[in-house]
Amino acid sequence: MIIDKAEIIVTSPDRNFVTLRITTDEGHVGIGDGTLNGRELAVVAYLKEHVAPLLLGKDAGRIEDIWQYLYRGAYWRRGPVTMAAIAAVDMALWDIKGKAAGMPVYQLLGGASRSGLMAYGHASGKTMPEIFDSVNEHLELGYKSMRIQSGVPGLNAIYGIASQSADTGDSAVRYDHEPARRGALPAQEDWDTRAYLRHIPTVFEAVRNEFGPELPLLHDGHHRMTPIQAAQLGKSLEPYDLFWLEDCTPAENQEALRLVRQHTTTPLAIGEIFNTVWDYQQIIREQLIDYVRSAVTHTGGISHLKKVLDYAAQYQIKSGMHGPTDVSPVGMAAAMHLGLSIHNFGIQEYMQHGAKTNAVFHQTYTWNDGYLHPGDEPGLGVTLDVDEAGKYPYEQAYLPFNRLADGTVHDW
Ligand code: CS2
Ligand code: MG
Repeated sequence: MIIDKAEIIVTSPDRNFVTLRITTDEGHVGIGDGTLNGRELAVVAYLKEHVAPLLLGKDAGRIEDIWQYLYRGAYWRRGPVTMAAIAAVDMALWDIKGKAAGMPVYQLLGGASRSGLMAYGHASGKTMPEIFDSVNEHLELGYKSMRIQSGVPGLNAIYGIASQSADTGDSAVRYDHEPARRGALPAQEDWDTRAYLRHIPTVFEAVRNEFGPELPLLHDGHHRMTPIQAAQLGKSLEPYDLFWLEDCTPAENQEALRLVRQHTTTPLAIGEIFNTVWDYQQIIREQLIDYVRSAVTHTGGISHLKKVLDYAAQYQIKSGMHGPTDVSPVGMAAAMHLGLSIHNFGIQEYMQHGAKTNAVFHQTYTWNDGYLHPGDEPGLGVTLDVDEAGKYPYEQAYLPFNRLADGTVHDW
């Protein structure tokens, strides 16, 4: 099973996606997701110039060896671009391995540890009525757990509010299909942590009063608080029994979470912008988090994220894989195969892709009554329609950035 072709396919149906397609001399084709939101072309260049030529002539079955060759052989290690590129290769090789074996990838990883993967959706709104409507909309879609994001009085554009139309004023461009706004420059949003800290507890009190104590509720702090502010929010949300508070503080300084942990029992989820096990080493070993947030696409693929989660399992930490619309259906399928097989599965984020994306990426994974399943097609179970993909050329797009009232750039 010798690799004789490696192509990079960039397509932009509802948003930009980067897909690596590997073909072997026996005709097996595998695909992998290398999408890095707002920096897609960096991964394309890394794959095209520094990975694809090195794959030709290699045995596609030697997944671990190729992973180590691409990781250690580059000399320069880690980082989002490198690890997304390696992830795309890893996923494509697992896809090929499954097709050659006639088995879905989760079977190759040890078989199913559960019947399905509980997923959470993104309920949001600028106001409480909008939030209630969004929760009901997601309950009707079958979601059994819900992330709640809210507008903040006094702030205009803010992260995570689906009803917020894009800068173009086109309300049809829902935020959750296009978190990265198309255009040559990032959009500026504003932020005020104190206003946010005053408001969010009132949102969860209202949601609990409206929907009761059982519904698992999640919230994404999106990296914006200092550790003591994160501790304050975690403590103020304890009465509302969150499933998790995510990205409560930037975690490059992993020990910052010690302070948060000292003040609150609200479960913590970190890691969607991490890309290797080394980013997690301290926060897993010291049990400073409860959920590992990485997506397969951003963490070196199935092979490496499985290593991260096996390490996390020793500390009773579970998976909470990132699943926004900027993880392609290929990356989502890979997450489902991994999530179905590991013992320490926690929950899977699932922002459903748009119709144009689903026309490009034909999926066999299923969504049923709040649970996902990767399906039993050999490999990952996703095929890319190259002709359909060709209808949507890349369009430059950037994630927004924040400035505070005094103009200081702040984490978005
Ligand atoms: C968010 C993402 O889904 C999440 O938890 O943090 O929407 C994130 O903002 C985007 O994936 C960034 O590309
Ligand atoms: Mg997040």
